[in-house]
Amino acid sequence: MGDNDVTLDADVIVVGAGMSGLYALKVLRERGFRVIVLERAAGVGGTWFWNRYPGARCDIPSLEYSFGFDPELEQEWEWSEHFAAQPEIERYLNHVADRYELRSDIRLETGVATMTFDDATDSWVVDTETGETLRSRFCVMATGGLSAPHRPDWPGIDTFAGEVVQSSLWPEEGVALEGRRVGIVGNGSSGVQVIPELAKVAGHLTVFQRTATFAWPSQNRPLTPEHQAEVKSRYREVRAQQHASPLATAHTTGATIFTFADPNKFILESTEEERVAALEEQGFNASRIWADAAKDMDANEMAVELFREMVRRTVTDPEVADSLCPKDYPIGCKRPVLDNGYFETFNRDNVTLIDLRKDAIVEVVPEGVRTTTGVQELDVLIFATGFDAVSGAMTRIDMRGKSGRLLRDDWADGPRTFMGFSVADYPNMFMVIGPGSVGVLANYPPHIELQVGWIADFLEYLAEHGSTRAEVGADAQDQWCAEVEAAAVGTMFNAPNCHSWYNGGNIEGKARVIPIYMGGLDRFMARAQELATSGYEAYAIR
Ligand code: FAD
Ligand code: N01
Repeated sequence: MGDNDVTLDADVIVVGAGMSGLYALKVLRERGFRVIVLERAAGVGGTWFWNRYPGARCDIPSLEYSFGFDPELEQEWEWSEHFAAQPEIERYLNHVADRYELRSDIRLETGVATMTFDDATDSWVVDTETGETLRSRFCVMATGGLSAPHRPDWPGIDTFAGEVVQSSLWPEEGVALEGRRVGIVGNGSSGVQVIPELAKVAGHLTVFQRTATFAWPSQNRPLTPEHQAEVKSRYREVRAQQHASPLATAHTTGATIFTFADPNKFILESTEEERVAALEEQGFNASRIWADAAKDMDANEMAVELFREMVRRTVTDPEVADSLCPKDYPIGCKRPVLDNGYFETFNRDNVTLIDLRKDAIVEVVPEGVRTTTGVQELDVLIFATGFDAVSGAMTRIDMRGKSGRLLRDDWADGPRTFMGFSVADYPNMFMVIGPGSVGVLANYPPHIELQVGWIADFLEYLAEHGSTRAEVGADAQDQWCAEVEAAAVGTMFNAPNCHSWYNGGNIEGKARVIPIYMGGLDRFMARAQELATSGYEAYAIR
């Protein structure tokens, strides 16, 4: 395709072979494009290849956290648990790769180092970390929003004599933990999942906590054949509900992180008796049933107090319980965390909590970690310290657009995109669930299907019109960024005391912006479809 005199290795280079890259390959191939997928990992699966720490699992019901593009795939795959664990999801994605014969176009252990747009030929030149150079008309970035690991830059970190492990780069061969002195930093979703598992096997576990976490019981359980069969019997309806919902969930398949407040319950109007009754009946969940807690800080603080009360009831040592009580930020500021016995773990004799607000890190030494009160001696030090999220995988590539500037520099004050799909000055480059889209706020697999479908339609449109170049206008991008910013105003994500990866606040020096559109996936996709119907009017096409 194309009318420029240049040899292309592929019509489309897809970067990443997680859920997004696998589905992009399948769809683009079906639409007649020659596709090459470049993936840094030694296997497919993305998140589910890399995050193989003990306890890793999804927090959307497996029956919904799965592809819906092929009814046969839906029917033949059997999920064993309500929230599938990492090995099962990795197996599922490998099954997808095999079933649709995707592997022949995927190059593993082939990270992308640099990408340069060649303005003269409307093509991208892609240099890999293995020293190859490839050229394609288009690039589809399926690089993930939670795929660029973040590790604190503590003094002395390289002097540690034991083993250092990152939860999101957990070695395939595993880590020897039995009977050893294990330290872990971080208690977000990853930390909360892995900490109870570590405590079961380590000789001693030391948890270094900077900020106490809101975590709610996951209620994970085996999936009964009856429940699975029932959902499978109405899968088309479930998928239609997902596609029409703001969060890409159907809410008919069981509990999820998206537990909604009761629209008729207002904590500011509640009596002491009602709150106590809620605690007795619902435990930790009593803190997230109140409609006014999402908008009013006083209501939110009352809900937080219910949560604290549950921590105090669960954790026997009052000082440890106090450290585990979130104090200085609202419920809803960070992504909700689901746990399997997290708070109970701190009642074990072999677990110590170091509250870094009271006893700060000084340095890492060969024997362990020195805090202000002394050295915690360790054999293994685990970082569950999260990600350079949303934009990190993109800015870690040396990507240069038509003006020759680096994307990293263009995004120094936060990522700027048009609907998360495109970036002005970077023609022919499309992102799946990029910064400025609904991002992590929607359940990924249905979200990916919608986004990849939109990109594939656009590329097909360009092919049909003999176009070799599509570039979004700077005005359209500015307008979209203003909308994203406006939609975040007044949300808990934007509370002044909220520091999370949603707003860049988890990484020192990172621009503090929320590159996530809060208007809901249903509204987002309606806008995207209008754009398609208009002949992609926000883009200069030639
Ligand atoms: P990823 O799975 O992140 O894949 C991106 C791929 O791109 C990776 O394989 C990476 O190696 C590759 N890549 C990146 N940069 C380069 C480069 N320069 N060169 C070559 N390759 C590159 N979402 C939910 O909706 N529900 C959940 O329950 C849920 N659970 C999660 C649990 C964990 C532990 C984590 C970390 C995330 C979870 N997520 C969840 C979010 C999850 O990332 C998405 O659901 C989904 O898996 C993303 O798929 P993806 O293909 O877009 O990105
Ligand atoms: O990362 P996080 P994550 N010193 O950023 C701490 C998805 N996910 O990997 O809060 C000391 O949430 C940091 O402390 P603080 C999900 O979308 C899903 O856990 O910044 N501590 C925090 O405790 C999730 O939201 C699942 O003060 C430091 C932790 O490290 C996203 O991935 C499972 C520190 C990081 O928490 C990211 O989760 C796993 C420092 N210098 C992941 N730097 C499911 O359950 C950071 N921390 C589906």
